[in-house]
Amino acid sequence: MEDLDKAWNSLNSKAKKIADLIYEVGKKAPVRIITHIDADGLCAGGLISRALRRLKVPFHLSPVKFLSKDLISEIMSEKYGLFVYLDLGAGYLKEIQEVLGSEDKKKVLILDHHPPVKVIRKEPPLYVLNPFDDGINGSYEISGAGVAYLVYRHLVGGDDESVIMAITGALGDQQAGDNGFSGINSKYIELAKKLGFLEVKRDLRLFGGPDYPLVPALQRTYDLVLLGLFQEAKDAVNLLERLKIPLKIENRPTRLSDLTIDQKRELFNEIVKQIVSKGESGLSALTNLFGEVYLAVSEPVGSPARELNGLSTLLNACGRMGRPDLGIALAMGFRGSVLESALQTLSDYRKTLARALAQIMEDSGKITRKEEGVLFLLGGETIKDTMIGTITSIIAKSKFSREYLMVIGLTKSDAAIKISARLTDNGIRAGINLDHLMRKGCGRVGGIGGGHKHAAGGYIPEGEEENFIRAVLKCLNEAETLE
Ligand SMILES: [Mn+2]
Repeated sequence: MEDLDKAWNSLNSKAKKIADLIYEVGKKAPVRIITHIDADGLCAGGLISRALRRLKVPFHLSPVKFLSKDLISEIMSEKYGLFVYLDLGAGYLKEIQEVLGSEDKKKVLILDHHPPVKVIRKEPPLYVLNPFDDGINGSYEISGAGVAYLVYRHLVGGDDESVIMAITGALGDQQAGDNGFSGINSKYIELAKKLGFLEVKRDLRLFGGPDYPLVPALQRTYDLVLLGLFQEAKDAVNLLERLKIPLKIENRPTRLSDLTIDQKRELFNEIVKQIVSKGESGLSALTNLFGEVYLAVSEPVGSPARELNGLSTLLNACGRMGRPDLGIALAMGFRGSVLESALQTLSDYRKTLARALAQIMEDSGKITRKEEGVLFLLGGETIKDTMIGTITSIIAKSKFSREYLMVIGLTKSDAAIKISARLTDNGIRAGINLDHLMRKGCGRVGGIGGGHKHAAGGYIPEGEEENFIRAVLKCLNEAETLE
């Protein structure tokens, strides 16, 4: 605890200096913000945007899918005095420093929770706020939104209900372990509870929380969406009717909190049955079905944004469907029509995902390419680059890929081809190392790749798809791809 307090104090004194700098520069000229497009990045972007809006500091924000050397050069050539990178940048400190060179009119802030690369100097004009520098593990003890909140609280001069977004970002990055949160994340939970903005309880983990209508809750719960369950409202209605749960109570749709303990148990068992029918792919959904729910008390009862796991599902869908603007607005605290559009975006996301999966399952060779040991998914223009990773994961865990070692998705991403690779259970048993395989496979055709043992990816130049496929198959026969 003592160590945690020490880290908290140290991070806060750095955050205060950074907040002062943002205000000082922002009083005179607009601030440039770059953030990641995932749920955590959108929370981080929303937090800083909210603070700047309140301080009447003009800013220009762009959510991006990833950072690259080219993108950094492009951004840094813009005519701004202060650049703020959120939820990304820690891996590019060198490149940013290089581009910055001896420039004395531009300042850069990197507010990130990813492991930082070593740099020669981390001082003006490059300012870094990174939990790893203070002994906090950014992989699970604080999110990008959590780092942004450190600066937020100094910009606005205290804590407020926005602390909820720091927790939502951590949920988006799946930082909660079996025993809940740790590190700075648990500090935010305590703070939010103490200030009366948060309630944590154990319950069925359905979208929207206990006070949200059951039918859309079943349809919008992320793990169930990924399994293709409750795609139509009638699927959820049928389930409730079978369990003799009335669809309406007192003229309003039935909520989870209306159910008796027995009804809840029956509902839980029925959902479990449906998940189990999906085979191994349902494993994580099964473990996620019951546990901590995080309720934003200041959100109206019945609001879809009241439960924070669900809020991060909404943000994730906005990012992946090309509507990060909605995600930022939600994270800033806007509701009403913004929330309506975000819900519509989530339902579009669900449909897009279902359509892509159906296309793959029914495909006769246009999208799928079955080689010995590898199932390739050729997304071309049909599968979005923001969805190929999710789709590759789902297929790798499904019966559809049972006879393969791995699934590798390829899809167009701007002027390049994005690669997403996942091992199947067979591949894991065979001891294949996808990090090595992608590093080599992408590298041999002029691209760049890598990642983890069981999940990796990369980018290759457009037109190199066939060469890449051949390179992967060849590498597979080389010994180093084994662990
Ligand atoms: Mn993050």
